[in-house]
Amino acid sequence: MSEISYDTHGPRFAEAGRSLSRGAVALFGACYDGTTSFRPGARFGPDAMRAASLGLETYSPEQQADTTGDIDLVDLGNLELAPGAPAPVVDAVTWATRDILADGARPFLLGGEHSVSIGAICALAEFYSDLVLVQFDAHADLRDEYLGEPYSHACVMRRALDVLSPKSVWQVGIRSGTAEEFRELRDSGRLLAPQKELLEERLENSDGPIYLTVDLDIFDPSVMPGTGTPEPGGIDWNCFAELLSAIPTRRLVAADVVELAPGLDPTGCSAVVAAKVVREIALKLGS
Ligand SMILES: [Mn+2]
Repeated sequence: MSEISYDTHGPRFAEAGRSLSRGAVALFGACYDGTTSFRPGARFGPDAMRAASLGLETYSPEQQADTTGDIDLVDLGNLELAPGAPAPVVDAVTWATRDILADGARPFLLGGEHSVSIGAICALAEFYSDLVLVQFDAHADLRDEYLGEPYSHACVMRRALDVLSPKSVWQVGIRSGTAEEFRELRDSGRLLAPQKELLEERLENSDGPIYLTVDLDIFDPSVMPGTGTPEPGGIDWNCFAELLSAIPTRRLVAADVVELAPGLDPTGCSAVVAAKVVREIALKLGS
């Protein structure tokens, strides 16, 4: 059994509460970017999303719901993590996610680089045997190891496929990867263009609970320059909102938003986009 402790000195997302109860949406940060392959800085993502949230309304006109009245939003703070290798970080995220699930709440992880998602996905996969994973991302993340590291942010979906059926994984918006990764994506039918109708149709194939992992580099670099591995040809806000609306609210049980590197965008707009992504997902997760 690992010790789970949170640093609560930073800002809270949209002035959320700190105490967890059943049915709450439980935000928690994992400030880690140790395997980042190009431009580091995602460790500063969670607090930048929180700071940016204070400049946004808590009401979503798109969903006609408010994070301060319509859902129970809790921000547990940032997991205390040792810098260095990713495996202990992934473990810590697994323990924290199990803890939140055991309390009857809904885990919502803020990264950090994408490798932190592995821990949450593993905990959800052991909790729900019929879990469906939806990935919004520019990158396939299907390498078995990257530079000798199986828990690299380039290996997230391979690790997810270690614990999930390939038939319950959907990879949306992917536009970067190796020839081998794209062969697998196409042959498996898991690759979806970022279109609402396609995602809706695929999710109708099952009725399992859904985990949504959002790598912010799914957005075009003109919308989200503050990310470690930007990739041209991405989506805009309206496309994101449409994709999110394709996910049935009653089935969404957990989520993460990762790869905001706020220091790479001096305008601060990337953090605002990320905070709005978090608000919209939180409203869906808590409803
Ligand atoms: Mn990714």
